[in-house]
Amino acid sequence: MATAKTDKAEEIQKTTETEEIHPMEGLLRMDRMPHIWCPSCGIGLAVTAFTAALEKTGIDPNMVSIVSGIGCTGRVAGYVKLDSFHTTHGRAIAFATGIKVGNPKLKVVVFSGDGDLIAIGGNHFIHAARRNIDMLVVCVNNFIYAMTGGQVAPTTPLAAYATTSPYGCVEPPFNIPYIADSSGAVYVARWTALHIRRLTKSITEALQKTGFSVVEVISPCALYYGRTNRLGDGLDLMRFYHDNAEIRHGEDTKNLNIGFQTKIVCGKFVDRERPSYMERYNEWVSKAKGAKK
Ligand SMILES: Cc1ncc(C[n+]2csc(CCOP(=O)(O)OP(=O)(O)O)c2C)c(N)n1
Repeated sequence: MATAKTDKAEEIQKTTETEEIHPMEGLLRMDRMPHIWCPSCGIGLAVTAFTAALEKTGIDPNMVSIVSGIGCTGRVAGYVKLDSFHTTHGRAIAFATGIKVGNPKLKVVVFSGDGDLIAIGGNHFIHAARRNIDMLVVCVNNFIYAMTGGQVAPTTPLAAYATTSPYGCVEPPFNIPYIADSSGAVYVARWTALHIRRLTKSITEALQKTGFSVVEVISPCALYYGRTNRLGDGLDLMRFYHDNAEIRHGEDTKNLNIGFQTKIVCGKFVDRERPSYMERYNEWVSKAKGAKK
């Protein structure tokens, strides 16, 4: 018979166990925690939004494959309890294309950084959009190559400092939503990592689209971008992004350039239908088979 003392002990143990369970434990590889990201980095928030969105869609996690390239964001695939692939630098989209073509039933997600996807991987990005390969790309944009020491990236705002641009970046940056839109993506949105509810909603919508969908997440990198530009600590960076985000759904993607410490226009910009690569491919295969007879 249980005594009052043992009952209490059991109760305390249960409470402690409940408290220790991460709400997203079902979709995270807890054995790999703690993660490598710095305090106040936005990548964890993007992962939270993604896992919450995946849960909301009701998509069977066994049917989801996640691919990352190299970089701080490139670590995401390794922390998520799905079929995960940590590929080579810049090749996440190429790898993910292979997965999709090999097993079109899978929901394929690419989760990587701006450098990985838009610098070394830029060509794969535009061609996957042109072909309308059915995949979701979550691009965490911290304006810098964070993992390798804060070098300038093709997303670094003009005049912003980086470890390799001590006099300020001399090149204008890419506007990621505009590249995605003009190359043919069917869904394009941008949020900061602090817009957690809106970001989750966009990822939920994008996961339900058929075709090339892009969600850009503007994310603080306090260690390299913040410190090199003397923008204060992580909290200051977060406050800046929060206070300077302007929501303009449906804005022409041409107008989404990001300057150094200027407003960041966020929202859902593109949501359209276009035959996906696999749809066209299957149509062509049927035509070819018909022609043979
Ligand atoms: C072929 C090759 N070139 C260069 C590198 C070095 N490298 C690793 S990660 C990285 C940049 C990552 O930047 P980003 O994708 O923005 O990710 P972040 O770390 O900022 O999340 C570079 C240049 C590499 N690993 N492989």
